[in-house]
Amino acid sequence: MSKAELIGRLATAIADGDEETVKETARAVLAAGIDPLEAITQGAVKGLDIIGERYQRLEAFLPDLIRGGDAMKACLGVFLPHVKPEQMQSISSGTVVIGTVSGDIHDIGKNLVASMLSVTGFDVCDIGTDVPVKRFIEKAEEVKARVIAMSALLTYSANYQKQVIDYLKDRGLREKYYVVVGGAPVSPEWAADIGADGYARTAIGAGRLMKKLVGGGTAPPLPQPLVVEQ
Ligand code: B1M
Repeated sequence: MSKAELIGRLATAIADGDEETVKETARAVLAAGIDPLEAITQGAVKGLDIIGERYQRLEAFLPDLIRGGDAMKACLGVFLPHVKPEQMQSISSGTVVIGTVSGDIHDIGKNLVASMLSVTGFDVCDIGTDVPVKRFIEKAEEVKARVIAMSALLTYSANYQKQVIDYLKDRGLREKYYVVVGGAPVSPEWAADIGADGYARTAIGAGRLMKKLVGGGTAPPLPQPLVVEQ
């Protein structure tokens, strides 16, 4: 099977929530020497987009979303151990507290960001999903983090990213942390509106962004967020 066929098969198997085919195809991708990061971004993520579109057209339902999410996790289970640190630029390390904001249990993108940060040399403290506002700050204080990273997949839950920043300000802690936001409904404009220091569209971009922030020599808060689109 060609590279394009394997990547296409991966997307289709994720979209169909077919875990066994996903794992089998992911192993075939590795055996063919295809870059696992490319297979994740060009194949697996496309599969989830297909389910999302079906869901919007009422052609797929909650169990389909769940199966798709499980299939993606199985896929990452095969690929992530093969993502090489040298695929990423080396970066100054520091601790990042990462979580999905309150009311939101989507964790696939957040886990991908956490994995990318780990392979780029950050210490990652993943506090999970549906994380209450105060918990981000308590954890950041506890582990002496440099960065608070918040993922949101639901439009309404993105409002909690703002609440975390407001709470940091209320407690006089805003200058201590770079705050980075991301997730499907989040945009550079939103990041600027809520006073975040950075926005990345992708998991790989999040690694680059945090490297720039931590190594950039400008203390938080930044007047305008740094934006990494790719
Ligand atoms: Co949900 N869901 N879901 N879902 N789900 C979406 C997000 C949705 C867009 C589907 C749709 O309508 N087309 C829609 C949200 C609409 C909106 O508000 N804008 C939606 C909905 C409505 C819901 C429910 C409300 C459905 C219901 O119950 N009726 C419900 C909400 C539950 C809750 O959170 N309270 C729900 C539930 C679920 C499941 C649990 C079934 C499952 C999640 C499984 C899991 O995460 N463990 C699920 C899934 C799988 C999806 C879709 C299909 C896929 C999401 C995903 O994992 N994408 C999704 C449709 C879609 O996005 N195509 C959908 C792949 C992932 C790699 O991408 O997370 O965007 P993403 O992350 C990217 C970037 O955004 C970025 O990096 C990643 C990779 O490059 N990124 C960051 C993410 N976080 C970042 C942080 C950063 C930087 C970059 O810095 C900090």
